[in-house]
Amino acid sequence: MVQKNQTLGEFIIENQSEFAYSSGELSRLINSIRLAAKVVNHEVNKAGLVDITGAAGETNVQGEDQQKLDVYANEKFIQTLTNREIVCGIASEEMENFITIAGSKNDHANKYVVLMDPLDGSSNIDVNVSVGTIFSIYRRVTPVGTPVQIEDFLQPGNKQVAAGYIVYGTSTMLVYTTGFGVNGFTLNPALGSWYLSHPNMQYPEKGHIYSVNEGNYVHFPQGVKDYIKYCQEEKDDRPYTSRYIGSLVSDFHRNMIKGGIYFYPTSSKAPHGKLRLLYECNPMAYIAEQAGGKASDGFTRILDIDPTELHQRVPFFCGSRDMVEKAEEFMARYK
Ligand code: P6P
Repeated sequence: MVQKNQTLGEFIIENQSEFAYSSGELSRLINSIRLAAKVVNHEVNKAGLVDITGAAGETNVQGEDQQKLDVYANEKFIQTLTNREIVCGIASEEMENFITIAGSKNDHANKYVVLMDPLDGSSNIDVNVSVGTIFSIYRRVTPVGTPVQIEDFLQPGNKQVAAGYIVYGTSTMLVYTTGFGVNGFTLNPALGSWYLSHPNMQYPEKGHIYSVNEGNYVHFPQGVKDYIKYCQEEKDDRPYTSRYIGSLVSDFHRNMIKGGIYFYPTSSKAPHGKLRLLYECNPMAYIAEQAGGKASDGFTRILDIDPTELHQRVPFFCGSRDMVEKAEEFMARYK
């Protein structure tokens, strides 16, 4: 039962039985994430005031300047997910390898692993454009009480038990699914409470927005070029509107509400695409499908891709089902 303006706490209690394998751990896990999100939101909102946005002088595994806020967000989420007897391991865009969390005496604890991009779009921080956190949750596959292994993280997206994102935008929202639809909660910063502002989020029937970095047009495969020209053609309900913020969470969120497609294809500059399968594409694909949308690499359902590496990249087409299927039609012509 969904009542608008419920608090997140009330919603979790009311829908407790929906959580797969629920004995309260997944609820506590979502609660930990909402706490970290509030703390990170506070820092993101004042980033312009504090010299926290300067690069930390190091680079992350992707070779990108590691902004201090990236490091801060990574640490905050790890802190709140630790010592709660829920999570046995965490993988993050900001860390080359996964970390394990010492289990408690209670053999039935620490069943879950979390994969996250703690601050996606962080290059936008210095120009005051919204950024986001993306998270993906699985049950471990190795026996509870034994050391966590890489196979606990290299699971296909169709095994996720929960996925979500926080968008630090004009308002701060937590949007997540546990496999029973997608619900969006807006933070009231004055009260520190999250309110159910967007119950049961669903893509509109038709989408009319396309989100892609057209600066890469000359480097795209022909199928992508043809699809972009299709979006721009004056025919039927086209031309579509082009909107590209450069922050996946923000583009995804707008497209889910208004109807649209986000795509980051392969190019001669990014032969495997740019986005990471495990902590960007899989969680966003799970949410998209739960909201009636679709997500593929142009050919294969994202959630069915068997991961081989923690930070592997895949091409990503995600959003309104009709738009993703049309893009796949153009891609199939050159398969
Ligand atoms: P480009 C941010 O770095 C990110 O991972 C996504 O949030 C965003 O959509 C994309 O990369 C932007 O990449 O190459 O278009 O600047």
